[in-house]
Amino acid sequence: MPVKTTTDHYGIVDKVVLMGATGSACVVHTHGATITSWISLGKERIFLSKQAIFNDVKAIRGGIPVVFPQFGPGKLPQHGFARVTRWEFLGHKDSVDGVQARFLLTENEKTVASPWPYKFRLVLTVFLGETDLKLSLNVENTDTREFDFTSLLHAYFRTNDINGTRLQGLAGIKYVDKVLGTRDEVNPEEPLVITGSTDRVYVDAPDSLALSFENESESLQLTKTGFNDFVVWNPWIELAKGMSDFGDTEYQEMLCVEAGSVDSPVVLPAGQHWEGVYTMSVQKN
Ligand code: TA6
Repeated sequence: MPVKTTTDHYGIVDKVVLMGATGSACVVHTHGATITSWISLGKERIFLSKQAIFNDVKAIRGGIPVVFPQFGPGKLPQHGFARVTRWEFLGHKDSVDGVQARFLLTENEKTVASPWPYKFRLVLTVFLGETDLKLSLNVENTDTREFDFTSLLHAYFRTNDINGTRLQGLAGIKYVDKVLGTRDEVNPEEPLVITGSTDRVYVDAPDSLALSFENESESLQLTKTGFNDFVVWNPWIELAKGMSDFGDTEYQEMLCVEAGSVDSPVVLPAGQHWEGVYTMSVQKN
């Protein structure tokens, strides 16, 4: 049985476990359609804070939260409502090379009363293969009005040592530095190594990056389509201390590499669809 589900006390699915034929696995909480685990070739690839809160209210700290319809601060609460709302599990489909599950979010009485009041249909498709995990986020404007949004898949990757973690593919790409408050920074050197609080939006970034780990025999190929930007984030020491759902030293065990369309909003006319896809695959070095 490639999918196992658990339900809450109302009998509604609250967690879905996808199981691949070769031992790969992926856990999705319908709260925020948040992936909290991706095991491939016997190893956990996703970071989840030991202090993450699962109360169906707060965003889960770690995993791959879905950010929609707003990235960052703004008229809505930080990162929008999708990651803190219960999605509906639409079911799964087996195939020779893996298993797929789909999750649905539409407007509700709270969202239509929010500063972003539009009718919409958001479908997240999660495909688990032997060595890859593919996330497709499809946005449909079911309103009569055009709307715009920013959106991102806020992936937290696990590492044994942030000091030995290398991100390849962003040299020479302009970025917004949210720590320095500047635009058009460029990091000439390759690969990017995190040495302090890092919060960068690489605008119109290349579609493919490589995330590697010193002294490890596998790396991750990160590929986006539809999404324009990559965001790279590590809170480092001081910010980590200020996060109640994140351990003081957990900044050493994670790096966020997030695919999104965040620097410029996506404008979606009534009745139209938009899709962003983020694929992560394990590569043998
Ligand atoms: O993706 C980077 C970022 O926008 C950072 O600025 C930081 O706020 C991070 O997301 C986490 O945000 P959260 O609201 O989950 O604490």
